[in-house]
Amino acid sequence: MQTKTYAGIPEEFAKLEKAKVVLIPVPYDGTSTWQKGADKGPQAFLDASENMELYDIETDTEVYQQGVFLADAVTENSSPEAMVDAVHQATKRYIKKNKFVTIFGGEHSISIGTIRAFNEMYPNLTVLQLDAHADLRKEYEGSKCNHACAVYEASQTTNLIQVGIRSMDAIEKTVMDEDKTYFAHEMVEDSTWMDSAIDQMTDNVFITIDLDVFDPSIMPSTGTPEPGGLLWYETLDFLRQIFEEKNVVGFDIVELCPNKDEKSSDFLAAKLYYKMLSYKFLDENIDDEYDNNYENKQKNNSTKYNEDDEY
Ligand SMILES: [Mn+2]
Repeated sequence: MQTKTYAGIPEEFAKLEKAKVVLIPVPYDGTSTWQKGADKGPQAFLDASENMELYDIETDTEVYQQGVFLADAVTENSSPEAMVDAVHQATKRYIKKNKFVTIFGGEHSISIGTIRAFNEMYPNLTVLQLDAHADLRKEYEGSKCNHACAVYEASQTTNLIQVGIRSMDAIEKTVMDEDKTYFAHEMVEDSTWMDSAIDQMTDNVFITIDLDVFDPSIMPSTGTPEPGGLLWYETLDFLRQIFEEKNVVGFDIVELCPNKDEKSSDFLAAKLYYKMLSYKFLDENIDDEYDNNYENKQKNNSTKYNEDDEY
């Protein structure tokens, strides 16, 4: 990565020890079927982030002051399986360091690794997928780690909720839970979809955003654009409600496929990432200790209280 700190923030906010947020770039594009270029996504996202105003009007905050550490990129690409394993390990390592871990892809197959890590560290995990595609194939072109399989594992091991879906293969219906699937053509006529989806979430929520969930009119630079996608403010409205009502444990954003003549998509991705951090830390003071609570799964509360007991 050419960028030294995330969004060019001062070093004092970019050090691992002090940062509450870790950003892991994964410039991987090994299994894309149509347009290549998602491997260039992280750098385009970082470039756009550097040119973004860091005061957020809506929340009246400057969330970068919570600290954002830009981790080394995961560059393993000897095979889809090796990449997923490397992403899984890197994600888990930073969760264990008590950070709010975020990942920027890369194609959607990287999420197999991110979701696996969060699911191991948090009980009763909901995975909220915003995507034009169902990505529920068990295997595709000889690999279980193809982008077309991005959430198959999550469908088996987590509470998966799919939002914005408008393209899939008929075979994926055999895996899909239609009660927890929000198809784009239905969302457009149903004003209750946000509340309904939030009602289906457990407390711990991991969000995976494939940028092709957005309408191509505002997000053209993605590998497989599909008409009829989400717009900016409705998406922010939905995300903000989730951050307010649930414990969002982390998120990833994938499938930015930059185009040198079309920069608005890079800026949408940069702003989306920053908005999500702004929502996450809305009620947190800069000096507050951050606790990502990852140990809940292994540890019971009484032990925790005894350890913290100072008397
Ligand atoms: Mn997709």
